[in-house]
Amino acid sequence: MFRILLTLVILLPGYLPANPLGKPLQKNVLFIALDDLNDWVGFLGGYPGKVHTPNLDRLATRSTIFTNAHCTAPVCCPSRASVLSGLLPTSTGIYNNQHWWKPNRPNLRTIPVHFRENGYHAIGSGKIYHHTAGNNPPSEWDEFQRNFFNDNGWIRHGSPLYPWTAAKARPPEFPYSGIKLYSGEADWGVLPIAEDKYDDTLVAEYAVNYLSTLPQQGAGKPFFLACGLFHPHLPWYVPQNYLDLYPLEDIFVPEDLPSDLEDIPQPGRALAKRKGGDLSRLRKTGKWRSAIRHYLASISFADALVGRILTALQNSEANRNTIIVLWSDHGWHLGEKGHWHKRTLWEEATRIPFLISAPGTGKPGQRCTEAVSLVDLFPTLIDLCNLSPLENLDGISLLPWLHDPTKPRKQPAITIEESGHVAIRTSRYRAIYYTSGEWELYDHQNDPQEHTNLVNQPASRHLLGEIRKWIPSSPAAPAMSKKAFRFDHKSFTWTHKKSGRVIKGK
Ligand SMILES: [Ca+2]
Repeated sequence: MFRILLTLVILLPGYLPANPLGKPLQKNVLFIALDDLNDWVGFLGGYPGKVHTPNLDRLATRSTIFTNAHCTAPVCCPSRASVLSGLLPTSTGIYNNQHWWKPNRPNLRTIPVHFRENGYHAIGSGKIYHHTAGNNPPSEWDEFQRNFFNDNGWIRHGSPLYPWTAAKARPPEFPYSGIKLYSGEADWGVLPIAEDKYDDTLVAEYAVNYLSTLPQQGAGKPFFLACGLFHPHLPWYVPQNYLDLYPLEDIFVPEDLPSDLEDIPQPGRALAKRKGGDLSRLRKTGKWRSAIRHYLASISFADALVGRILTALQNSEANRNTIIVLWSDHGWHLGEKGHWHKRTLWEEATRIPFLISAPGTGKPGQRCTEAVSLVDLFPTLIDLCNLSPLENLDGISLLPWLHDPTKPRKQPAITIEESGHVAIRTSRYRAIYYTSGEWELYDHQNDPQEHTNLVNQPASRHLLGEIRKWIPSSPAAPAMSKKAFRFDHKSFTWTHKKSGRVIKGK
């Protein structure tokens, strides 16, 4: 009888026995991060023309699509630290890219570590945390992809074939785009190397290899496999075939509305003007359209790499028993509001693609339009994988919305800009509170482009009274800048210069 039951259990998809006590095997997790990808994907329709993301769209058909999902910070390091810790920047003090999380908050409980402590094997490749060296402690993982270039831990730009590498971080010229912008990073073009030599391809292949060699991997434990692609972050280096998807003459350039900033308070205009010189230089040199084309091609390149990973999963024995999560750390402006970059609090910078595919949970392809946040990801994974609960996380589990995506949600999505300004996105409105005390308010039902600031309309007063309750009341003091620490690549330790305190990352 026992043998028959055991056979039945083995045959049921998604319920493979893990141990002699008959406890069902926990679900694996494939955790895919994309970088600087705004809502220009097929399943969100943010770009007015055709964007080629067949693989992301394929994943969306088997997922819950959170169409109103937002980052907690519109720049890499704090956004990623927030996702991985389940805490808002106002709880950790990690507000900007100079705030290395590990030496500042060595005891933060992170997603990969929590999975490991709950019996998982954690594997990482590419950019999961921010990619500068001080943010990627090997101690987070059971296995991770080594730098291709040296053994200094886990740094992107490892390929010596790149003009912009760990070894020579800022090239003296901009050989591909032919235009000098704010940094050597702001370059784009086709590299004279094969697609398989691009470093994001190597990152994706690491995950593909892991999935293709199951079940030998991971000592029989369920896996938490994280793969972070750098595209479409700058530099927008892409193989030619992705550029060919986007004829230059078909590229849409964002509406140029100089009056769009007139009803925005001064601190908001200052955000829009960050890297403002770049947009005017792009306009003057006639390279704006071409730059947008390379962003689109970078999205399609990332999409193709996600496709390789999904195919490897589908061909593996883990396919039916694996949760897939896909997210981007924040969005990007390509000229909207006169802005060419990230680090603002408008829809272009905060809205992100966010998919959760959990076998047996919810209807494949369903859409949730409630405002949700990337800070909800950690508690959601705890629920989906039955991990031990954690106190004091800032997000809430999305499991109820996987079961019923129409369920109204009280909590808005909160985004914190590094100087303390706050955006609050509800299912219908976006409010932005500046530390000067000034506000913006947009009604997405009538104004999805956020052109008309409603703050001075009589009806807005009551609404803002409700919304302002969500502004974090006692924000953490900013963490110490990376300059406060000496980082040693070899031992992967940080030494606090003043006190001599040593923090180990290995
Ligand atoms: Ca980013």
